[in-house]
Formats: sequence, structure tokens, C-alpha cells
Amino acid sequence: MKSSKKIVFFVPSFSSTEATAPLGLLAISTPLLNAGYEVCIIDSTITPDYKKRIMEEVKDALCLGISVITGPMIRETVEVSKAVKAWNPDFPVILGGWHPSLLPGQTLEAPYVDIIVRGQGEESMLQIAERLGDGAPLNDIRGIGFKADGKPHLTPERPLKSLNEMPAKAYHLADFDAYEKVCGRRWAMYVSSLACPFNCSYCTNAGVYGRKWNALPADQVVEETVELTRRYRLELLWMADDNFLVDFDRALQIAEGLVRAKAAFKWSIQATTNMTARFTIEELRLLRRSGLHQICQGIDSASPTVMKLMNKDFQHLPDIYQSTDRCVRAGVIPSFNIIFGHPGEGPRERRETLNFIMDICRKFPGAEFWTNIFTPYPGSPIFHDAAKLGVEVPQSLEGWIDYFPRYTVLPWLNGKDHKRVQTMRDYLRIAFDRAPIGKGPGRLGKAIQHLTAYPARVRLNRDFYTFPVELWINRQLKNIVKLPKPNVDAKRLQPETAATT
Ligand code: B12
Ligand code: SF4
Repeated sequence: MKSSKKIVFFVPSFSSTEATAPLGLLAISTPLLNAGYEVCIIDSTITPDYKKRIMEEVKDALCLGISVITGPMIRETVEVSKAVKAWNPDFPVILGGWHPSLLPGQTLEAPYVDIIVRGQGEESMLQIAERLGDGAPLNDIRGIGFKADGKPHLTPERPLKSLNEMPAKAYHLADFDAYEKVCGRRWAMYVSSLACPFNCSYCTNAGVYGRKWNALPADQVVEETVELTRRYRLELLWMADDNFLVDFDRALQIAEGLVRAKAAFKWSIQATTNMTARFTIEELRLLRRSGLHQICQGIDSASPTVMKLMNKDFQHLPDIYQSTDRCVRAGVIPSFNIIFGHPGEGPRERRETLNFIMDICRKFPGAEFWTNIFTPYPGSPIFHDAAKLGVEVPQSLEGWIDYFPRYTVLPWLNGKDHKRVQTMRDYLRIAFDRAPIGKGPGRLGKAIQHLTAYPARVRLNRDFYTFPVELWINRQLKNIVKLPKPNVDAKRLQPETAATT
């Protein structure tokens, strides 16, 4: 309906219990609300009958916008877009987020996609809504793609804006009660800085944000986070910043400000190991007093050969030992990510990484590791070599559905080798404790895990994974004590017409 001022947004579920409001959609909603549009967000994580809801809501709307990152989120994106097009082939379907930003041309080739938005969507989405309402052409809007005479057409890039030029996110649109039911914890994401100065081989960050790190001032972060957590009774804020600790002084000023404000929420951050290593134990204690409870760091590999291939020259293993010790003593959980299977990683290099994980976990109980399998994402430096490396690069939007680092099979890591790495990852999961954002395994689940932790460590030490009986026992016992899925159905996440935050 061209005369409509209602915009429907959809965010497909990302198959995780770590559920909270989709920040990207809250960000692009503010300019629309300020311009008098109604915004209706449907999130399949909290809306099981999402397709029916979308079909009801689009009937009197101007367009449908979907937020999508590469991988399983594309499944529901395709399902919903096709359903909308079957109802009305002229109804505009717009895709935004990381996947269309990194593969605009290919995404636009899908017959059920009309418009894509590349990069920051705040201004682009408002301009698209205005043009669609007026029946005006889209070709003067920067940073988008659309179809002209059935052919994809990309407009020139939209210059990046720094975070302090962006409007506040429309948190009031989020149904935190519903997310809490799914996740077991009341939490939200918050962005205090954008981009990352580094350029790791497998990371897409530079492709969208161009390595220009910029941040909100400390006092604004303190004021906003305190207000946000009080208003919505949030127990945790997860800073979605890619590298929170780039500005050392700002981090300490935020901590001091939160202590002064008597902030009562926990927060966690992502940062590189070299940035974390600059903090003394006293400084980490100050951060802890302010509520910081976890620093997630991408070590990714502990093999010097692989670290070099990953462009991680900035990372030094002795520093990681020192800073892990300081974090644990200060009461901040050091949480590490590992990527197995990066090109150049053979059994020897993998063993180096595994030894490192085991050593850190033994020396510093409380440190935790999360692992993935290397997945070359479009927009990452290594993606240029993907075809040369023999990786089958999907040629259509739908082809990316199963592109997912939890089970990626690579030409150099397949068959028995792949199975072995997956089993090793399963053993790592039960060998040491980890604290997820969402509902943990519970007391009984933890007891089961502890029962099998010791034999798992013996296996990992010996690199021996045949007849994985402990994994089987673990699964069987966990199935017996499995809690029923919460029955959540967010009837409405608005529509809303004016920002109240
Ligand atoms: C938070 C987060 C998550 C959370 C999501 C939680 C949640 N409730 O949303 C969790 C932990 C679940 C997660 C999981 C994964 N993530 Co993640 N995640 C992020 C992170 C750190 C922040 C996202 C965010 O909210 N940013 C803040 C908002 C404001 O920005 P935004 O989402 O980009 O939105 C802006 C634009 O993209 C655009 N936009 C977004 N949506 C839309 C929609 C429309 C219609 C329009 C017009 C515009 C638009 O406008 C917004 C405002 O400018 C990003 C890194 C980053 N810097 O963004 C990685 C990132 C998105 N994740 C990534 C990856 C790879 C994953 C995983 C595969 C990781 C894994 N090992 O499993 C999984 C995939 C999950 C799945 N099943 O699909 C990659 C995606 C790469 C890609 N090609 O898509 C990123 C970019 C990290 C990176 N640098 O490589 N992730
Ligand atoms: S992986 Fe982390 S450190 Fe490396 S470029 Fe990406 S955001 Fe920066």
C-alpha cells in the first residue's frame, strides 16, 4: 500500500537461546519513528507463528524489511519473502544487514528480493520508505541496490558515519519479557564503539567498517547504559563492539563512571588479546567492580604459523598467559574463541592450539574456550582465495543457508578428519566449565558434565577420540534431564509510532 506509513520488519531466528532484541532493527527504526512511520518488528525467536503474523501485518503496510547475516538466518528469510511475493508480487521486500552488505549483487538476483541495503541502514531505510510512499525512483539513494527493468542496479557507496552521529536505538520496541522467557536471562546488547583497527584473515569487519575505530565518549556510555538497564530491568549488557578496549583511558573512565553511578548490572565485552594485556590487575579489579564480568577474546589459533596466516601478528602467547592470570585474579572471566581448520593448520598446528587450550584451562580454572570451524565469509581478506582453496562458494542467496562455522566441511578438513575435529570439540565442551549468556545446563546438567570432564581431559591430553563413550553418556543423561522448551509467543512487538526513549 503506497499510502501506508507502516513498515514491517522481520528478524529470522539465529538458532540460539542467547536471545535478545535485534539491535540492527532497533537502530533503523528510530529515524522512521521520528518521521511519523509505524514500525512493527517480528522476531521468529519469540514469535513461533511468525509467518502468519507477517502475512497479517503486511496487508496494510508499505514494505517488508528483513535483517540477515550469512548462514541459517537465510532459511526463514527466503520462506517469508516467497510467501509475501506469492500474496502480492509488487509488495517491496528489502534485505539489510551483513549478508546483503557483503554480497549485494548476488542477493539482489533472488527473484523475491526487490531492494538491498549495504552497511549502515538508518538513513537508507528512511529514504527508501519515503521514495516508495511517493512512488519516486530510488537511484539517488546511496548505499543501496534495486532492480531496474528486472536488472540489479547498485548505487554508489554511502559514506560511513561515526557512532556519535547516529540516533539512539529504539529499545522501547523490544519485548524484553518474551526474550527473557526464551533465554532465561534479561539482557540486551549495546554498542559503544564501531569497527576494529585490525584485519584478521577470516573477519568481515574491515569489509563493512573499514578499520576506522570510533567510539562514544565514556560519560555518554555510562549515562545510557545505566538508564537502559534501570528502565528495562536488565541484568546484563553485552557490548556488541568488536574491540571494546582499543581506547585504554575510555575503558577505565567508563568503569569509574559506572562505579560512581552505583550501576548494578553485569556487562561483558569483546576485545583483542593485546588490548586486554595492557591492563594491570588493579585496573581489571576496577573494571570488575563496575560490573564487567567477562572479556571475550579471539585467540583463534595458538600456532605461530597459523597466527601469521591469520594476520594476527598483534597477538603474543606469553601476554595471553599473563593477562589470563590477571583477569582470573580480578574475577573477570577470560573467554576465548578458537577457529580450527584455517588454511595452513595441519594436525601439528592443531595440536599446538589444543595444548595451549589445555594448559590455560589447567593453570587458570575459570578461563573458558569456545570453538568453531573456519568458514571463509564473503568480505573477509581470505575469501578472495576461497575458490583457489577448493571451497565451493554458493552461487545464490539460498546456497548460503548451510554456511555455518559449527559444521563447515572444508576440502582440507573433511571425512574422518572433520569427524575427529568435531569429536575433539565435543570433548572440549565437556572438559571444562563455560558460562553461556542463556540458560546454562542447570545444576544437574553441570553435575553430569563434571562426571565426564576428567576422562574428557585425559582424552584431549592424549589426542585420542575413538569410541567416544563419555560423549554418549553425557548426551543420554542430558536428554533425561532436559527441561521443556519455554512457551513464548510475543503477540506484538508494537506497532509503534513515536519513540519514547
Ligand atoms: C551480536 C552479534 C551476534 C549475536 C546476535 C544476537 C542478537 N540477538 O542479534 C549472536 C551471538 C547470536 C551472533 C551469532 C553469530 N554471528 Co554474529 N555478530 C554480532 C555482532 C557482534 C553485533 C551485531 C549487532 O547487533 N550490531 C549492531 C547493529 C546496530 O548493527 P547491524 O546489526 O550491523 O545493523 C546495521 C546494518 O547492518 C543495517 N541493517 C541491519 N539489519 C537491517 C535490516 C534492514 C531492512 C535494513 C534496511 C538495514 C539493516 O542497519 C543497521 C544500523 O546501521 C556482529 C559484529 C558487528 N560489528 O556488527 C557479529 C556478526 C554479525 N556475526 C557474525 C557471525 C559470523 C556470526 C555467527 C556465524 C558466529 C558463530 N560462530 O556461530 C553466528 C551466526 C548466528 C546464526 N545462526 O545465523 C558476522 C557476520 C558475517 C556475515 N557475513 O554475515 C559478524 C559481522 C562478525 C564479524 N565481524 O565477522 N552474532
Ligand atoms: S577478528 Fe576481531 S580483531 Fe580480528 S579484525 Fe575482526 S574484529 Fe578485529
